Amino acid sequence: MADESIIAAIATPAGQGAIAVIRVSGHGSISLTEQLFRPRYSQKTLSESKTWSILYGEIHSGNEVIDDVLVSIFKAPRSYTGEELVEISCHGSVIIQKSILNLLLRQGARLAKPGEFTLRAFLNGKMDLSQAEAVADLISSSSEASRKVALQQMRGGFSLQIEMLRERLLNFISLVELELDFSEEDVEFADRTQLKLLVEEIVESLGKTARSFELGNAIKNGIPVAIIGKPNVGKSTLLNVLLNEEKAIVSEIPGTTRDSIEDTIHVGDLLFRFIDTAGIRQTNEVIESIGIERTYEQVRKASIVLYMADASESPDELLKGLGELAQGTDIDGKVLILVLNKLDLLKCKPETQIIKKKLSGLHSADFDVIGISAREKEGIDTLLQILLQSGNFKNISAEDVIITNARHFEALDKSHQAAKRILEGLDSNLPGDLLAMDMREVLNYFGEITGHVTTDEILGNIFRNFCIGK
Ligand SMILES: Nc1nc2c(ncn2[C@@H]2O[C@H](COP(=O)(O)OP(=O)(O)OP(=O)(O)O)[C@@H](O)[C@H]2O)c(=O)[nH]1
Ligand SMILES: [Mg+2]
Repeated sequence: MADESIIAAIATPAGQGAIAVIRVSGHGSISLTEQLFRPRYSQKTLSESKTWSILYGEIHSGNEVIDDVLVSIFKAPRSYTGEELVEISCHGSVIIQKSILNLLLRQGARLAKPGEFTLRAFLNGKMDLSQAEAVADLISSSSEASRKVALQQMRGGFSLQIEMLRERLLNFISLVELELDFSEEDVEFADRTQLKLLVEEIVESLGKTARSFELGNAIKNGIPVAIIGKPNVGKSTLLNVLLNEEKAIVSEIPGTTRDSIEDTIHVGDLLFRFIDTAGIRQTNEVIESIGIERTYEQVRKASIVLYMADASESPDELLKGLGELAQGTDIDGKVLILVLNKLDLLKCKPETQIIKKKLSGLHSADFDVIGISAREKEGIDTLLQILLQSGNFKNISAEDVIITNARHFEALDKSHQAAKRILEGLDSNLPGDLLAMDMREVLNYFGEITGHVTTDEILGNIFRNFCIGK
């Protein structure tokens, strides 16, 4: 049953700011706030004012004035929650914020739970579930790229795509289900060729969107960059330089790093997650072997692999090292950058172009070769530039639907499987009732994404992670 109570919360961060905003939502919010508010310079009361107006005045408790404030009013349904909503902008003192909130609670509002304003927006049809989830992503976005992706989702790019596929499929389902009513007469209302074309399109579209999760996840949590190579080449030194912090232990003893160490930094519009790993070599040492196994694991998970070597190594040695790497794990499909370190010890710079030519064929895609000195912090900017230019990350456009949410990925993946079953069914002339079952299943998973099909438990899990006041 819909919750009709009036909810209130401080919507700005805890602590003192220049101003703070307190939100009140629910039927009766305006008249509730009116009990505490005296307008100045306005002949109209809050209730008499139009939606989207802002009134200047004071919040009082009996005869005592608490603060001079601005009150914005939003009448239903033209508000964030779709309900009557009030925002009180007061001075940022913690005491003022708390006093006003307490006054509202005393008047009969109750404290909002995390994400409850957005939950109401969803329940009132202001946005679907995937858009509501994007609100939380937008608030927590820490890089330009993750902001773009979250904004696109909040504005409904992803929802629209699902909704369009849903409508077209629904149309066919009703035709196929109609056939069932006439099963005696063996008629086909739903043109199978057309249906097949549509389902092929759905399979293609769902597959593409599901695949975007890897990219979306990288954008949201940091693009994973594994720093790997033989012991002692300077991997930990590079990590420390990139993070500008002595995070990893550096020593001249080969095999210093045993476990992976990672942290994120912003570069340009993107967030990168750098992972320093145990150096790869043949060893009988148990702990080091486990570390090396983990290195391979990190390579598997990475989008970008920085293979580091000593700049004094000959192309043959490099070839051997890279060959061993390719044997230990699959680097195809990853962005590979060959980083030649300790340039400062070399009299003349390595011929990166010649090395690149000699090594071509090792990796299916094009790869960069760069010389640096991690200790002297030389070539680091160039390395970062190469990182920014690599992979699919550089030009995310505002139209791209990129999913970042594991819940959406799961539902997409399942709907993709179910859509493929429809195709198989069509190929083997499956009877209409069985076809309709798979079609309904696809719709069901769509519904899970948009929230047409949902449970209190799912909603609870999603909105629990929001901040109070949003
Ligand atoms: N001359 C010079 N020495 C460097 C450079 N980078 C790292 N070193 C030195 O090389 C040694 C090994 O550096 P680390 O960063 O610990 O190397 P690593 O690759 O992490 O080694 P493991 O953890 O054992 O795999 C240390 O003595 C560093 O000071 C560099 O650019 N120039
Ligand atoms: Mg190390």
